Amino acid sequence: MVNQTKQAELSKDTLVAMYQEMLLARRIDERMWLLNRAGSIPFVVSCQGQEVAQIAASYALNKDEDFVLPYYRDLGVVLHFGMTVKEVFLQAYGKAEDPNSGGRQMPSHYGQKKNRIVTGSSPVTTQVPHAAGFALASKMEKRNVVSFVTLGEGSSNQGDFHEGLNFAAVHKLPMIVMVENNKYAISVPLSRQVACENISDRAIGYGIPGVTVDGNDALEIYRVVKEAHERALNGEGPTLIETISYRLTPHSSDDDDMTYRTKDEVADHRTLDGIAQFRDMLIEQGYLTEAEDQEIEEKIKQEINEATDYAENAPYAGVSTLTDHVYGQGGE
Ligand SMILES: Cc1ncc(C[n+]2csc(CCOP(=O)(O)OP(=O)(O)O)c2C)c(N)n1
Ligand SMILES: [Mg+2]
Repeated sequence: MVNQTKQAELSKDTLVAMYQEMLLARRIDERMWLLNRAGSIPFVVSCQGQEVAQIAASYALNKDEDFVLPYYRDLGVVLHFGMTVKEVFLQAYGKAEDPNSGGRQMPSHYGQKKNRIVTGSSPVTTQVPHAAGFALASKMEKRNVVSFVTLGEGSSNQGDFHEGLNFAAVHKLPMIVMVENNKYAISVPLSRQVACENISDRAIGYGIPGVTVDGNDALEIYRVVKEAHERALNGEGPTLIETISYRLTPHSSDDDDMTYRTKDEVADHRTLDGIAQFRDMLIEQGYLTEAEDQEIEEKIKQEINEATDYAENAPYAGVSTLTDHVYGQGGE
């Protein structure tokens, strides 16, 4: 639920901008599925259901200085940190101009140096110790910069999670770990992943704060991440945040979720869609009209159409570039 009592902290313009970014991420994701099913792009791994948490958290960070170590669902985070819609489609098509890897990595393995989006690996959770490393560098260089790292709840069972968090806690590093709990790790439901009630309960083992928030409550997520950001900059160390949402799509375009959950379960969660709740709140508050909402939809559609056309027609990497980024360039 959107908590309406806390919105005074954010201006009307900021709230509407947040909504636009959430919606942009959703509409890009929907387009990706169409392109995948039409045979145009090879793979989709969705952000659907997690956009509210991603955008609200991003707004609480310093977009011009912080480092983000996103996981594959974090389209909202990378858009906020400056990846363009065109670049997102270039990576989906695996084209040469893809800034993430020049079309070499799987889609949604984000990394863009100029926007401080740190490249991740395919093994889940490897980004947590990397984030601790970025936070350590920030502390050693006295740079007042926070590292923000995300992962799924299933991934929090990996050893890297413990090692990264424990190290960051001991050394009071400026790091925020956000676990996007979407109730499934591919086909495995939450009840078969962990025996504790909340993923955030694990924070006590590291001696740091752990908070669980409704992943559809943008204002509460913003507040909690902002607080964690202030703690990090004050030298008080990392915070573990868990956002509760629901994965609205199959795990990926290669997964058939009807083998382990029902249509009704998914449909029920679609009625609780956080983006729709956020839009309704903006309309109720008089911050957005239905007509303005339509204009936003149109603008987004146009931008996505242009990006799709551009990426579809862009060239693949040339064969002569095959070994680029594999070997050192000698003296550079
Ligand atoms: C170390 C490792 N083990 C297994 C996989 C295969 N794998 C990819 S995503 C995934 C599920 C992760 O679930 P969760 O962390 O809850 O994230 P979600 O996809 O639900 O957002 C698995 C098992 C992997 N990439 N890396
Ligand atoms: Mg999950």
